[in-house]
Amino acid sequence: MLDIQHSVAQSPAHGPAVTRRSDYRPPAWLVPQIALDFALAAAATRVKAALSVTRNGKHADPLRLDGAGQQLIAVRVDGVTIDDWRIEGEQLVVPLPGDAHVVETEVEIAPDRNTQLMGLYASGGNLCTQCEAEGFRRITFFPDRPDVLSEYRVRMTADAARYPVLLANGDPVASGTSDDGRHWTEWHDPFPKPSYLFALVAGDLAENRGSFTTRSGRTVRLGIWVRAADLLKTDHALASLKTAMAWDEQVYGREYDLDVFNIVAVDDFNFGAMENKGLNIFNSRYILADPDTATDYDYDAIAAVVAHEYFHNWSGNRVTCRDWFQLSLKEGFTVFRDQGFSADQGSAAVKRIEDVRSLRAAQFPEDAGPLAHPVRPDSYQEISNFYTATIYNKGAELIRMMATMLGPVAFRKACDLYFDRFDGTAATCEDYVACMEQSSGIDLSQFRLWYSQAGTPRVSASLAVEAGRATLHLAQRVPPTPGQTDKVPMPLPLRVKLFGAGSGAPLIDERLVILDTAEATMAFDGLAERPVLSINRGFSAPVIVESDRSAADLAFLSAHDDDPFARYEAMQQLMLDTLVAGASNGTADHGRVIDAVRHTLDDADLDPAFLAEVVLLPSENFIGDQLTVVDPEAIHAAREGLRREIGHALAAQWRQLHHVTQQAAYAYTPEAKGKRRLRSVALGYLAANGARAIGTLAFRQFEAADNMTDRQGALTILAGGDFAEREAALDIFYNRHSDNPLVLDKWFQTQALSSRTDTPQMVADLARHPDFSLANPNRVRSLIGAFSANQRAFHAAGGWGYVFLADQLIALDTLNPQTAAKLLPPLARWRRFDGTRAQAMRGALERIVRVPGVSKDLFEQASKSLA
Ligand code: B3K
Ligand code: ZN
Repeated sequence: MLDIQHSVAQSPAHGPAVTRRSDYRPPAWLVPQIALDFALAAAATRVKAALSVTRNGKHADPLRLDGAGQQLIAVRVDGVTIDDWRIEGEQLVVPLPGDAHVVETEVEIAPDRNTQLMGLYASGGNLCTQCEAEGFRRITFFPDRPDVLSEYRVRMTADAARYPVLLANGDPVASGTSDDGRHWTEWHDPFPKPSYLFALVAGDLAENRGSFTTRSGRTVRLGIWVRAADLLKTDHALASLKTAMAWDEQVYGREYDLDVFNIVAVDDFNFGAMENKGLNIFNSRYILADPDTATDYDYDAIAAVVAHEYFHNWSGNRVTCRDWFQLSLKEGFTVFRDQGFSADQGSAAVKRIEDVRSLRAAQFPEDAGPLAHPVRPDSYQEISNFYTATIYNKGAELIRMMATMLGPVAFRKACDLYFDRFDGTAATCEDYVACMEQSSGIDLSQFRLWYSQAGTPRVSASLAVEAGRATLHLAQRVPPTPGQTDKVPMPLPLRVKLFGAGSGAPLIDERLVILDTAEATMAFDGLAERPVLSINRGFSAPVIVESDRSAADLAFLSAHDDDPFARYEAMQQLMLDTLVAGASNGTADHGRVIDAVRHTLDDADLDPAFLAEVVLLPSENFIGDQLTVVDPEAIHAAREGLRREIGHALAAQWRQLHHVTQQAAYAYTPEAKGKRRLRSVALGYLAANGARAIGTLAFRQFEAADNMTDRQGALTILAGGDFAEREAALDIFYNRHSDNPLVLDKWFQTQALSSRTDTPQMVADLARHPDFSLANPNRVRSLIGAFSANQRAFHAAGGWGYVFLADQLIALDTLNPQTAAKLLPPLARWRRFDGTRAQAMRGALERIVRVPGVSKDLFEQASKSLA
């Protein structure tokens, strides 16, 4: 018996191995079929695997199977035990004489000691798996790469009382019981799939069962599996799944292909959810919801994630990725698909605003810092570190740009071609672009640069006006990023329109300008009045626009533009310019912003959800991203100063809005959600105005709320200020929800996000709270992740935040390297801060890099951040 529990490829001290895209070679051996037999138990699970392998092409290479964290018990070839196998690093090497063999292995693994939550692990007394990207090798020996597709047969045996439910991919084919209190089930998945899509679950679970009839008449059995006590919180997820299945048929012509579709919710999960074929496994926060415990934001996120994972059945599972450098092939496309789905469920304008806000919050800083990488990276040390906002969100923007350039009909036709041509195979980003190109006839050769060049392009736009003619001058610059110093211009699809400054009426029809050179000039003639430029409407290209538009013109657009996103954008720019001036100079003229907000509030035609987005100030982090040197205190003071004045000058309107948005009874409709959103925004402005009586008003909202949105909205305001009701509200919230881990996460997060000066001290106390644990990723994210996103608190003078984060990451790394590495990026911003802060942040990174035995996950993030 060979224990390779601790074998690692190379210690980080020597630099972990780098995997390069250019080194891709097709697999030497294919595995058309695999049969797995699990004898399940939390402490020791036996896994027998029988791989039918075939030699791929003419070569004399042995079979190489990836494996980690397992005890290897036996290896057989064609039924005969062999001993000429060897272990090289994390691979089992088996010499094979012929072109086709059956290779069997038997291993033992320990799910209850698996704190990484990769492979087979225990969560809440149940057993579940996570294999993407490289978790399958922690279950059995296999060529653990996405271009090896196999047909899976799975048999599971487990204690019937402890694990009454046994699920795997595909369709169930047989089951039975044995005399020793154990039972078994067999599953078969007819669709060949890569190992990262393998899944099984064994547990004591209750099912919310539904069904969906596909457009060709197939009835699919749907199941959402949770702890029995949570069953009542699964209706929204089930309804979302059915809506998503119908939407994918209508919009993309994609139909589901198995007889069952199961979703299981688990509390311990490294990210949001996983699209395993026919058996999605979810972080419970993206399944469980009722009005008392989940906010509107949670409800929307559940619908979006359920849809996203379901959509992967085609964009990811039926057509998968050739190698992990192609990750955005499935993730960028699927994010684009889920964004379209969510846009169709409510306000498309608000959805676009939310998507752009998260792109700017997560992807722009990534693209501007030491961890920047192309949408199709060239190399990695640890693939888990590349599940990034660039791969997902910028990747979605690339698909969106192609869809914009092709138009909806040609785009759909090109998607059909892609699915037809690559169904059942492992494809590349290039394959996708080639389908877009061949199907539409549009030349995308230059567009391919978007996949290879990192960095957010900057576009300068200026409009010169002279006697009825306007000349638009555009210039683009793609900034240098690590390993890419010289960039070439990319095609930027910019939706452009001009409005009359006097009449507010459009002067030209909207045009799609493709800026594909470093500079370009275009003229607009016959203009009857002075034009105001509206550019990058709908955020048609993921770029930073620098324009010479005056504050007056931005205010004008915020009131008159007929593209809702452009209205929002004009207001944001006006606010941002004011805040940057305030943070840099200590003072700024607030009049223009206040007038623009007043004007917006007076516009009776606007929907409350949109209104709530438009009047919101840019975040402190985003203001920081505009400055050469981030001064967290000056930014906080400038933003609070503007918030106070907007609160004060428009106090009557905010009070009125807070009052009229009150609703008799909870409903989850776009209209009711919009009102709740606006209500919390109004309360926020009233609180910013500084009146202590607002504490009473907020507390009343907190206590009277019949839903979590209103309750948490009020709690956030109370927790962020100096109100007499603050402690009471936090205690009531804790006591009321202490048995619900997802709501307790909100309790931790709300305090960690507070802008009070004592937040670091509170966070230190919360990290010692009995309910805090590094073993649960949701809890870690809600305290440590939230705190390090809180610019003022994390960067408070003295550098305590940096020491704290490094301490927590070093401790977490020994349990769960993947989640530790995900939380490192706030330290990577060190170059953007003053010398004292930068040095302290560097010190934290250097300490992490030097930890003996540091994981390659954390090492890669920290060492690249220092470079
Ligand atoms: N494909 C998974 C993410 C896996 C992350 C692995 N580190 C969920 C998703 O994007 O749909
Ligand atoms: Zn995905």
